[in-house]
This record gives sequence, C-alpha cells and structure tokens, in this order.
Amino acid sequence: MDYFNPENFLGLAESEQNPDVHIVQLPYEMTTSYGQGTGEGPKAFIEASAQVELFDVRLGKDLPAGLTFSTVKPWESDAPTLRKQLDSMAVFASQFYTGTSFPIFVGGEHGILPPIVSASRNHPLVSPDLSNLTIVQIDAHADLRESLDDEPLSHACAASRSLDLGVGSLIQIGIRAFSQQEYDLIRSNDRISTHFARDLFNSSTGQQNWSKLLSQIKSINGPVHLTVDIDGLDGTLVPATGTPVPGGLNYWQLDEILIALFEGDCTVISADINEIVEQKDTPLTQFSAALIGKRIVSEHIIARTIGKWEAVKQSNDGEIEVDVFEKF
Ligand SMILES: [Mn+2]
Repeated sequence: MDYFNPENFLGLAESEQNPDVHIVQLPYEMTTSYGQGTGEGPKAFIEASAQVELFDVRLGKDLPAGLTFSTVKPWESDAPTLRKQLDSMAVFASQFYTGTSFPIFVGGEHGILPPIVSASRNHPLVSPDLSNLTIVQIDAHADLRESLDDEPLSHACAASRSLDLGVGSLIQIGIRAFSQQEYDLIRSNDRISTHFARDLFNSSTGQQNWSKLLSQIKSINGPVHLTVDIDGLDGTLVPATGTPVPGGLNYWQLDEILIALFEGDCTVISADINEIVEQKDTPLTQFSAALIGKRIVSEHIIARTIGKWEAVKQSNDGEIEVDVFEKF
C-alpha cells in the first residue's frame, strides 16, 4: 500500500529501483535580476504538490497510475563561480538521461536550462549531437540576450546559451518581453521560431495564430526538452515569480499546448519548470507550478501507454560529458 510522503512530489511513495519518473530539484539562484527567492522555489513546489488532486481526467486514473516515482535529494553545490556551479549541475542532471526515466527538473532560475540541455546529450535519442534536440520554451521573456549585466550565463541568456550548445531548434511560446537585439535575433536566426503573446491573443487573428502554433507543435520530430518558465503564464496566476508579466497564457491554454506536444510526432524526453518563488499570502504561485508538473507527468504517462515513449537503455559505458561552459 502506498503511503503519503510529504517530502515527495504529490506525496507519492518513493521508489528506489529504476524509477520511471524523477523529480529533480535544482534550487539555483545566482543571477535573478528583479525578484528574489527562486532558490526556495523547488521546496515550495513540492509542498504545494501535496494539495494537488491525484486524479487526472485525461489519464482517467489516479497518479501514479502504475508508474514509479523518485523525488531526488536536491542538487547542491558550493562551487565558487557561476560556471562551476552550472558544470556541477550538468554532471548532476546527466544521471537522469539514461533513456529509461523521464526527468522533471524544478527550479530555480531559468539559468538551469543550459546545464540541463548539456546533460541531455547523454540521452540515447539525442546522443551525441544536440542538433537532434528541439527545445519548446514557454516564457514571457525571450531569454535570448548575449549577456545581462556583463554575465553571459544569466537567466536572461538561457535560450542563447542553449543555442550556442548546438540545439537544433527552439520554439518559443507566449513571449512578450524582449529587447531589440533579441527581436532582431528572432527574425534572423532560422533555428528560432517565436510565437509572441500579442499574436496568439490578438482579438481578431489570435485564433488562427493559435491553430498554427498547435499544428507546428504536433509536427515536431525527434526528441524534445520542454522548458516552462512559469512567468509564461499570465502574471495573475504566478504573482510571486521574479518578473510576473501581464498578457500571458491562461491555464487551459498551457494545458492545450502540453496535450498537443505529448500527443504529437515528437518524443518529449524531459521537462523543467522554473522561476518558482514561494508566495506567502496564498500558495497560488507554487500551486500553479505544481499543477503544471502534475499535468506534464500525466501527459507523459499517456504517451507511454500509447507506445510513444521510446525507453532505450543507455548503451554507453556511463561516461558523462561535461565542462561545456568553458567556452562562454
Ligand atoms: Mn525565462
């Protein structure tokens, strides 16, 4: 009989042997520009998840729905520099890319994305070339700056650094805060496809743009990493996140994207949910994040049950590729 464990995602029992899903907390906060508190975000996410309903209507079952889960002891590092912290995170994240498990990384600021992407090179569907990988990014911000405050590893550069690592394509959804340099890059770089919030939610042409977005998502091929910056949601749903922005996705729109992505042609190999900050007056921000986590897991399980999940045992000798931040 499963028991309720408040230390774990959704209170689910801990599985020590070859879990199907890993919940990986990355309490990382070094470059957040405005609000503070993403370092405590993962803990608040886990706590809030205890209040999330285990029944998922799309799945038709209570979670864990026959799968095994592990909520991993949070990553920590006392490395003195940003680069060394991120290298340590990449090493840590690599162990979850065996191909048999589905990892959900919980942050922490969006600066966690490049080390996660680097670690994904160990996944059998990606290995060894990141050009096979598509990143789907839900976010208010483009995160395509060259640097912020002279720091190229800032959260505001997370998507740029991921492209620098060699990612094949980047699909951005809900973007509504960006610089001219970022806008120019979006228009000139054919690896980037950006669906701006002002186009998706335009009162006359929005529906058409939304349909185009869904069909693009459904036709992605190959492995995908999904990165959900919770500020992609409308600021009213996540008021405690570092930089809440009006004019974002509502909950059902995000849900529709998840369904299209997991039912589509691609294989979602991993996901992250980031920029979570504990809200003190009401748990809304962390609860919104936890609900997204539950929906991602549920869609992953549906993908498994319809045979879309290509679980491939890691064939290499376990050697981990790291030190990718040297060049920045
Ligand atoms: Mn972001």
